[in-house]
Amino acid sequence: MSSGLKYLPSYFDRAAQEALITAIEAAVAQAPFYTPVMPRSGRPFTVRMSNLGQLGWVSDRDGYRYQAQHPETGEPWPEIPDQVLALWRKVADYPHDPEACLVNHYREGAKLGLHRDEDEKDFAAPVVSISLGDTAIFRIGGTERSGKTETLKLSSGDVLVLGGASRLRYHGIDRVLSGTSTLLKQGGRLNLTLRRVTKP
Ligand code: MD5
Ligand code: FE
Repeated sequence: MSSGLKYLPSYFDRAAQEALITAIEAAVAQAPFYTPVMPRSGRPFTVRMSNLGQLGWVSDRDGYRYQAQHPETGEPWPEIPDQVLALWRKVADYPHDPEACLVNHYREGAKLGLHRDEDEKDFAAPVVSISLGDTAIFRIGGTERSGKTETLKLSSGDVLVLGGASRLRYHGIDRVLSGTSTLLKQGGRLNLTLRRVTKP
């Protein structure tokens, strides 16, 4: 794997994972998961999404963007929980807090096609990803779509930090392995993705 990728397996123990779930459940009670659609086509994502923080990533027929309000309720996004900010401050090696925490919910059969995260203005900050619940098959390539790719299993409690040369690599979720975790009562996978959006 090229530089800038830090894989921190089992960063969160079971008790910490349960505390994260409690905080996320409270947040998504305020900002419910919604189903984004692809720009132009309107084709729905199989992943459901919500956000925490000052800015949230949304996708609709008009495009991808960051905005301060939930697209369906019009309310501001809930705050990023303290233990999530604490993780960023420990691992991001970046002197400002994240502005956005995308919450992805993968139910059985959900996946995320190969893409780059390039809707942010500040690529100097890393992306920090927390996996919770069922194990995912994560695919990662290089900075060109045509490049070769490899896969990595992301299990509950794992953290990935994607900075430097890895910040703009292609990546996606091929599939989620149902029944591999007992963390979520409803099953499936939750991923928290922390990002800096604007230049400080
Ligand atoms: C996920 N989410 O597991 C992933 C975790 C997304 C998304 O991809 O955009 O919602 S973030 C993984 C990531 C971010 C930035 C760069 C790289 C991977 N990378 O270079 O591999 O739901
Ligand atoms: Fe991504």
